[in-house]
Amino acid sequence: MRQKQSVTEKTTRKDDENYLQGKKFKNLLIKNEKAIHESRQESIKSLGLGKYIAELEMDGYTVVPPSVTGVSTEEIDHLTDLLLKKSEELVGCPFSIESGPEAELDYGNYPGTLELMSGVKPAQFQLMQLCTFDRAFRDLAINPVAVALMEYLIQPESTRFSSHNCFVKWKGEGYGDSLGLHCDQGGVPLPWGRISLNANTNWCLTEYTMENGPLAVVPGSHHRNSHPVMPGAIEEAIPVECPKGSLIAFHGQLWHGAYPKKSDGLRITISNYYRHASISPQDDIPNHFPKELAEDCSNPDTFKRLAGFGAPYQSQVLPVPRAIR
Ligand SMILES: O=C(O)CCC(=O)C(=O)O
Ligand SMILES: [Fe+2]
Repeated sequence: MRQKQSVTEKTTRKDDENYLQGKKFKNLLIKNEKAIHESRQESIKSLGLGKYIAELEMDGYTVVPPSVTGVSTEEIDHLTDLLLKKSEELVGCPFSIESGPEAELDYGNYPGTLELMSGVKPAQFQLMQLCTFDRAFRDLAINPVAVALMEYLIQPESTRFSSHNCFVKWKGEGYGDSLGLHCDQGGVPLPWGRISLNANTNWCLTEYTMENGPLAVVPGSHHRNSHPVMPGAIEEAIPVECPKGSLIAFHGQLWHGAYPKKSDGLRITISNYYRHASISPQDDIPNHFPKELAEDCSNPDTFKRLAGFGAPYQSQVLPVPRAIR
């Protein structure tokens, strides 16, 4: 009897502790949400992003100049050199910004991705998994301005990397008459809401002019919560013209594509996609990215958080109760 009593006492005490701990936990969560909200407001203010956030809300995209992102011309040129070298390694001929590929390129019968919409021959290729190439790409992926804008669109604490790519584009038909208009969130089933489930940062390593085949956007189309409605969307599209080094950030529901490049040479763009934690990454970074590389960048904690390493449910992270004997 004595022993039984003591077990009951013990159990009751443990329940009380758990209850108290639960309450503490709940308070902590509320405090955390408040802290996250405040730190998000603080970073938007301290980085001077109010204007860009307003444009994201209204138009679904914004263009941020290098003076605000803090990415210097030397850094842009370094990224460009690395990408030109990688292109040469994979394609088999030298590349330069001024003249493009030194040899004629043959894609065989490859029909392209967005080029399929208009049935034109691809005049670009994509390099993938940039963050495995060099630290400079990892630093760019966690650029504080880019991350603040992505976290604004996707929600802080839920923002993750989706993939890190580069478009190398030369003179040609681009995506043809359709402009390849699409939403990056297109793989997510409808209905969509206000929160971006995917969002994108396009770093323009070369100048974006109409001649150079810039990004095409339909301003405000992210509010329509639908895939582009064709062919009307083509008429509504406008070019995003901006200087070399600019960052174009946009909502996953924005209707966008690109105009064909009419001039000689190359248009080079780094396209870093982010996603909500509930959405599958395009590149399985949480499982396949070499973890040691994440330590070699300007902010390893931010990189690892956005990479989505150590997600719960991949091991026994939550405690189990103990049997009382
Ligand atoms: O500039 C382009 O070719 C389009 C870019 C694009 O669709 C993207 O980055 O998601
Ligand atoms: Fe896209």
